[in-house]
Amino acid sequence: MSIGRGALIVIEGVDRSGKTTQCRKLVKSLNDRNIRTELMNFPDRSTLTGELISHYLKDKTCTLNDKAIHLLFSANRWENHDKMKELLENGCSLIVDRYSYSGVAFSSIKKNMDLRWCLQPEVGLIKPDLVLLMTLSDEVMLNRPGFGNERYENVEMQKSVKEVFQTFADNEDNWKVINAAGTIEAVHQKLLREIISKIEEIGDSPLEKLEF
Ligand code: NYM
Repeated sequence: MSIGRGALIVIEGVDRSGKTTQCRKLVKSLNDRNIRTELMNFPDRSTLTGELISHYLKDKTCTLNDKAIHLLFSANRWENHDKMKELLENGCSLIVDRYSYSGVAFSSIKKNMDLRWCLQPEVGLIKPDLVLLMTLSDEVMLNRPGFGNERYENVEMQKSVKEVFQTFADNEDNWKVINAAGTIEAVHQKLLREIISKIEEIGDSPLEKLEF
């Protein structure tokens, strides 16, 4: 398939919804169809800010002001902005495992953190062409194999994050909700269908910027 620019596709969802597995499969399936695609994930732990973030997530004794860590997560996206823009403009699509919405969801549910404040550092980043939200009922979410050991990996926090994601899905024009409860292959096919149809739709339309 020949397209002008690449598509920016973001996969969001709570932990254990299968995002990472699906992202990898999607990149492979798209490349197999000659749609040049790369995988990215946030936080990108390979950069300078990524190392700080990874330390904060792993070491629960690490105390860092909630606004400071929020800005670090955002800076981690800005660090990758130019590279993403170049890839997209050169016709390479990106499948991105978490983006600004995870940043806003995980920070804004904390005490004394304001949603509007959390949105601001994300303004101006590249707007995804499509955000696919992988949802699970609380029941299915709780029955999936256990959380890891990092900060935020607990049921209460995940339930609150899920609500923020749902609010985005209800209000943003570029979101689509995908039930992630099926088999890996069935969910993969649903995601792939949505992505291919979006890639066909965008053609050579210019990249847009995030605004809230
Ligand atoms: N997270 C992720 C944030 O708190 N803010 C962000 O901006 C992003 C992108 O990091 N629990 C949280 C969500 C996850 C944690 O992500 C690590 P992952 O995808 O498990 O490496």
